[in-house]
Amino acid sequence: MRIDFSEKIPNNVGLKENRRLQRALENWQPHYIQWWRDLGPVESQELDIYLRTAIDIGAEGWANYDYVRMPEYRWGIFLTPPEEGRQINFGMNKGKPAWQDVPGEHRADLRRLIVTQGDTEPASVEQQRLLGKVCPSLYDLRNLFQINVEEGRHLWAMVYLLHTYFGRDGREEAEAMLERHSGDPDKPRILQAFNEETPDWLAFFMFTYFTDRDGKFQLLSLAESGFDPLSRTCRFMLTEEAHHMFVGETGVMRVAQRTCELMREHDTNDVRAHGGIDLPTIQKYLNFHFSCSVDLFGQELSTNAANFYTAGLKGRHRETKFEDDHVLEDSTYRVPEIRGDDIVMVEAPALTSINEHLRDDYVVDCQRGVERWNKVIRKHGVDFELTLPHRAFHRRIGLFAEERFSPQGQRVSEAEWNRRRDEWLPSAEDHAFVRTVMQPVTEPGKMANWVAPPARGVDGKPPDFEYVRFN
Ligand code: BYC
Ligand code: FE
Ligand code: FE
Repeated sequence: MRIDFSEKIPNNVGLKENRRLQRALENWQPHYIQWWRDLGPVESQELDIYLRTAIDIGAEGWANYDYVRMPEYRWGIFLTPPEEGRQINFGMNKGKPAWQDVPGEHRADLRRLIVTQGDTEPASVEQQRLLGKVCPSLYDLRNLFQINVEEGRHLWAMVYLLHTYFGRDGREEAEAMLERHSGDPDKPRILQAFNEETPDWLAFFMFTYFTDRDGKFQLLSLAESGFDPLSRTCRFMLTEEAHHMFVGETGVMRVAQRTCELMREHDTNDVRAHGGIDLPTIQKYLNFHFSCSVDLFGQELSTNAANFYTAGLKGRHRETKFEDDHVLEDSTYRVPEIRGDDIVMVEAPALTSINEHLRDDYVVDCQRGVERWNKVIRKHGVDFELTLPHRAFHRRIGLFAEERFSPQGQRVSEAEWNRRRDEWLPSAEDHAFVRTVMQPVTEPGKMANWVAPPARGVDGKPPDFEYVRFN
């Protein structure tokens, strides 16, 4: 399944044979490039960057590494190969053949899911656009740009679906993807986490650990979709997502490692005096990004989610691995409820609890990296443990949005919240401090003082490889 790179838009969907679609996408392409120039990474157009480009759809060897200028990146349309005889695996249409076209009665819901997914991708590029100016190393700069071009390609993936299957309103939605902007007061991005700032590299590492991980879980759920083109598109996107979360996990780990080294070296907890980021500040960033990311799963009880599931549009992640009837009409699931000052668990219909179920699995996945970070801290003999905050903490969506909770999950008054907010979330002063350590380092092999070097480089290259060439 090779990709045709002689095309203006590289693809494995036979674009050449569909002239109308090809023309529509070739019309959208210059708007996309203009958006990239206006709102993509700043001052990056002339750089030669050692990037991977997808060249094959197979599980192995799909990536090619070479120096590329980003505006010339080969953004394309790549779907995993069709699975012969694939069926819808859940909901009321279970057992029927997967749809190769959009069923009329589910058109609006499918469009909404695809638009919501697509909207996050360029949003993240916008959020990260200033980070290149304060990169800690060429290795990190290259990883930032790799993630940016792949998020750009994920937008392409959703725009392909809109153009191919949704006619005129699909084309309008594709344009609107480039008109909403992260943090824009008039035309913001759809989901709240994508309107927050990513002001520094600690925020970037937390974002790619926690928020890209929401991407993983949402894509896994959409990969189960009975609408086959959506499923195949998401499956290929998932192969790119692993690297984004890797950058986040190793990024936070390297910051924690450097902090512990400075603590040992100078025999102090006050690493700020030595240009490091203290562990309590790392914890506050973690609290912020985790809480924004758990919001992305929606309400604890959601009739939207139940309808998407019953219709066969969006499954649970790894749907076929569950040993139940995949219809869930008679099943229940345990969800939290607020009773006075307490949070109690109650049985709710499994169908309306789909969002909460996915959030539960996400939290378990998040915990794994936190344990690896703590191992590094322990190895340095430092007595400090990073923890995920309680899911009720700092929520703006769902049950817990109505009240205030501490990171330990205790209900607190508005007054106490205001008094202690800066203990729990990055304060203006924390942000200002972190900004002071973010000085650009662009010499091959050199690393900023606040972060440890990576264990290994990219594509078998050494860490001091010239990952980005300035011209
Ligand atoms: N912010 O019934 P509910 C990624 C709205 S990340 C603002 O629970 P539902 C990436 C909701 O729209 C993955 N609004 O909603 C990562 C609804 O509005 P209406 C992105 C929110 O639909 C890093 C109302 O509240 N993909 O790929 O069950 C870098 C009631 O809520 C939010 C997807 O999200 C929020 N956080 O669940 C780059 C997959 N949450 O109906 C990329 C597609 C809820 O009252 N999206 N609302 O107008 C979905 O599956 C669903 O839309 C959601 C929401 C799971 C997000
Ligand atoms: Fe993405
Ligand atoms: Fe991603």
